[in-house]
Amino acid sequence: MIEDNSGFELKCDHVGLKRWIDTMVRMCKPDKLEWIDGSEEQKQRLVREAATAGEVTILNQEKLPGCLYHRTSVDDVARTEELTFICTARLEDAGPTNNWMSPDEGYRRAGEIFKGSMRGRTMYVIPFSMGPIGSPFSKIGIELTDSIYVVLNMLIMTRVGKRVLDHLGSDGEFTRCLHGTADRNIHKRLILHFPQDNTIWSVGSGYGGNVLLGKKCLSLRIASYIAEKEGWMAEHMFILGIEEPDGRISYVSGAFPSACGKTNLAMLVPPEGLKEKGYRIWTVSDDIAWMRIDTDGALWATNPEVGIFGVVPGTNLKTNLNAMKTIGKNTIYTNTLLKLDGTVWWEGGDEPPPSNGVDWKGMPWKPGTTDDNGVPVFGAHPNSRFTAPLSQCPTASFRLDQPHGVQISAILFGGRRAYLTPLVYQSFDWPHGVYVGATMHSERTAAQRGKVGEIRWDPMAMIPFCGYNMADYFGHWLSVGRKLDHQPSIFHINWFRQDENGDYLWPGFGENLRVMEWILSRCRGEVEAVETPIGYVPRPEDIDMTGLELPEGAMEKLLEVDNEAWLEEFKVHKKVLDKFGDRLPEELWRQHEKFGERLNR
Ligand code: OXD
Ligand code: MN
Repeated sequence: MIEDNSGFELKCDHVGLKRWIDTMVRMCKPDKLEWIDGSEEQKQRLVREAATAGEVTILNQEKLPGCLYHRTSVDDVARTEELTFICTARLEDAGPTNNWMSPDEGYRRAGEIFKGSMRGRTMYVIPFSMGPIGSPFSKIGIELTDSIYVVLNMLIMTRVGKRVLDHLGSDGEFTRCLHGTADRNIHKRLILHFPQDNTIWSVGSGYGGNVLLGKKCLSLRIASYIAEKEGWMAEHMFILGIEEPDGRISYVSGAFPSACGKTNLAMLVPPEGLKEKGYRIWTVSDDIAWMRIDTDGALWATNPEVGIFGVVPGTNLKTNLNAMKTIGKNTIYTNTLLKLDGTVWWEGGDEPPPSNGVDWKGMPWKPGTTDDNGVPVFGAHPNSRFTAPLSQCPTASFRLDQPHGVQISAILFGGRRAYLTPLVYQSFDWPHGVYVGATMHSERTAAQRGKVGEIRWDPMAMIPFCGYNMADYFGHWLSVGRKLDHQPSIFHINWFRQDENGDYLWPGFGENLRVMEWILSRCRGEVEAVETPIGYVPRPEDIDMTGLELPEGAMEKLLEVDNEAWLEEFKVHKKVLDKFGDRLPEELWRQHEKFGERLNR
């Protein structure tokens, strides 16, 4: 094995781990190897090295202490789902919603790109834990990467370093994560998951969602596969605690597709009108929830991450005050506009556009800049991101490190629909809730490549993230429900319904607490609701509107269930469920039939 040049004595007596690193070194041929020990000293040295190499820019340290800036390649700005594969021995185990490649072909094709790709570079070894070290929830990964940007992001997003290795011991199980930037060529980019080998290979990309392998790759794709085997759940969900004046905190988790407001909801600021009720919000997770049934028969959840990888454009003091308070220090900004004073700017922020700057592509930019076709050029990419420690968020939960997590009272599914889906409705029971999640549709956002705005079927917001056949995943949801003595209630929300002029009917953001309040009252059986074919919808008077005026008739429109339109949607449900053939659990067809009967009644 080649020598570690870090100067940090990281003793590793895990033979399997050393052998694997050795094999990867022989394939990628880095000049040097460096173990990441999680120390501040090492991090500072890596920042200096990355700055010298031009991999990051150190931002204005007076205005943005500890902050860095990075640009990805122009064609590497979002998750590339078409290049993301589940490599199981049999195609049917990946299922109809995943791209599939055989493990042999995956290792061969990616291996060709990895081969010798780290010559002249350093391979960093990052031992990381998803979840509190030693908690029954947690899983360990080792990421090998030739990117300091990845190292610096992983240091924010996960628990990294020597303490993880110590916990791994000499024979602990870990996910083998290999990342190489190679030449960042989209034609030589592959994001491969080998669930049966507990292995991830990602090559040719530098975009967070493709390369911070603890996040989507391990915590969702690989973890969902492991979770099904071990009887727990790995979900694309935020976790939010709502504290009432009597000190009682209820926790809610929720799955919305990427860039549909999970981060905003997870750290919402109570609206003025509800302030005197004394609510306090606790953020446990903004993106991922690992959930398991505890000995009390209830569902408990934890956030495997410790950082936030959030969308920047549109973030401002009004839309997300707590995010703004989180990202003022120790934050990595990726693909925003870089101002001449060494700070950053983005569309939909608080500041007016600067008169000059450098855009996310590295080109000079000023307000009104257009491309060759006269189309306005964004200063910041619509999917530009911040990476920040969750602990810096004013609402960060005091239970982030609790080994057994928090108890979940309600689960939300949600999306972005200009029409059809009401502001909120409650499913009749757990199996109906699973049907609601399995058939949910939402408009496409900038977080994935493709046409923004198009309606996309995204069951449980997991379509890009489920590491196995989704028919089995739905079956797993049903089976968890059967095992729970205290099932959380399942709801569906839509903050994005519009009127006939295309104006949003609901103000969203902090005001969403009004809906959360109704949800919690329903969980406790404290409030009546209207039974409709899709589920229970609030009576307008049951949503506390103190301090919020909506235009005449808006609430009725927000809560309207249009039977005709749902009959059309019902046909779409059949189409998507049909994709699974015989593998779909019978129960979902039963739910589908019952839904049809209710609509036709
Ligand atoms: C994310 C995503 O970055 O879902 O969280 O794309
Ligand atoms: Mn996400």
